[in-house]
Amino acid sequence: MNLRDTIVAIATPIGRGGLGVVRLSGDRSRAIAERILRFTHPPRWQSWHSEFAELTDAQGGALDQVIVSFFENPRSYTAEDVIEISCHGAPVVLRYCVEQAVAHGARIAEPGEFTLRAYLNGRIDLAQAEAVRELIDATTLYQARVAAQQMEGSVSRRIRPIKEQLLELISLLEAGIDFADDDISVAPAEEILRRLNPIHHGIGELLSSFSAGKLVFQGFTLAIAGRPNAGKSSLFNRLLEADRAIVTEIPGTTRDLVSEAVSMDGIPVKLVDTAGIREGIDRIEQLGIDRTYQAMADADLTLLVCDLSAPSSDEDSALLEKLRDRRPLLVGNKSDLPRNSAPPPEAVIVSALTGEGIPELKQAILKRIAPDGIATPESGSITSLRHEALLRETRDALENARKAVEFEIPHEMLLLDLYAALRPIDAVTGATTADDILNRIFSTFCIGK
Ligand SMILES: Nc1nc2c(ncn2[C@@H]2O[C@H](COP(=O)(O)OP(=O)(O)OP(=O)(O)O)[C@@H](O)[C@H]2O)c(=O)[nH]1
Ligand SMILES: [Mg+2]
Repeated sequence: MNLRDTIVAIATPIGRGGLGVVRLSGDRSRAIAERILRFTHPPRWQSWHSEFAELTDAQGGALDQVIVSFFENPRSYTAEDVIEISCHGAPVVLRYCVEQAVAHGARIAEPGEFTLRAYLNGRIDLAQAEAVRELIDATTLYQARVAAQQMEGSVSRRIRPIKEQLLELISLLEAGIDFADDDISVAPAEEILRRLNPIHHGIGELLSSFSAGKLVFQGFTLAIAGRPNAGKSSLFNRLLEADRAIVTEIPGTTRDLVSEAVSMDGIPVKLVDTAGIREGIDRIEQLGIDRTYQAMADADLTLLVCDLSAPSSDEDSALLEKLRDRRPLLVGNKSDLPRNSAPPPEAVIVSALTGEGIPELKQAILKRIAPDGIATPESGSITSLRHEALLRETRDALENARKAVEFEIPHEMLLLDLYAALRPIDAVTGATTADDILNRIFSTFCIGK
């Protein structure tokens, strides 16, 4: 991949639309735009301004009227000269525009190459570049907000002071080794540990932010289980705010798993409605119940629903006993009807019919899933598996370093551990990232980003 080439790609999604944008980046962007477009008067190429032009076919006939925006380096997405040609969103026209740019010297961009260039040109660091992808992939506004903060560098800002402290410790020890001949011990063990602790603590905090961060992006799975007719499907529909699962007064209505995605306080949730659990029924229902158990095993949390309007049965308590290990969240349903059984004290009382208690139920669900609260966009939680794996490496290396100090292992060896702790930190922000890792990250982008 030659990074001095001027690159071109369609930046908008494939398909028809009101507008479609062709993006050029590199030294030759302006020259190429002038070759492939017909301007009414010679373009002034004022940065951050737009001009009107026509895209023409080989005979000079107008194909489309376009708006050409120019972003002069370094104040552009890639920190190179960037031109965005807004055409009408006809796929054939966009493709023709790209072909013309290629005919006049541009190269088709590799996936993620625009963002890669922004990174290589030092406009953003690696964690910020990855946040671009998370923003584009966001399925809830909350995810988008977290990603937007990361794009502005919220993770990098948290990592920077930790890295500084580590570098300081390393330089202190490097200096200590230089002085070793003079018998001056620059860094006694207590001093090293005193400096090591906050670094270790900082990495630990970042790592523990992952469970909250991961939740925002990957969400969780919620299974709704209970005895037949408890109102599971009604509750499912209520949480979904849509009439999705079949509800009847006949016990055993739901036979198969029904699942749908919803957003709960911005967290993506996969809701799974299941067949009511009971004994001795037909083969189809039994197969459905097998799936109920499978769904509970796969879920991050199970709601165990019981019908408060029905007299409490041994079957309910047997089921509760059976599921105790899974720590289900107990839900007493049909609170709008006269009560015929006492709910367990920890149960959340709702009516799937009227919606009473549903907000409280949502809060209880989130409390169980994220006891420490959900990552706020500002907190700079780490959300990427890659970052988590790297920071784990750092933590392991720091733990080795601490042991090395405790066992009074020579500083040369301790330094090896500290460098081993530094390397993954650098790989998060991309200070010293090998090409193959870069290629792996940026190839997961789509073309034109
Ligand atoms: N009054 C009242 N009726 C409810 C409530 N929730 C469910 N029902 C009724 O209870 C009956 C069973 O509801 P479903 O949602 O189908 O129950 P289910 O647990 O999915 O039942 P199965 O699929 O058979 O296991 C239906 O007639 C619902 O209208 C509620 O909160 N209040
Ligand atoms: Mg049902």
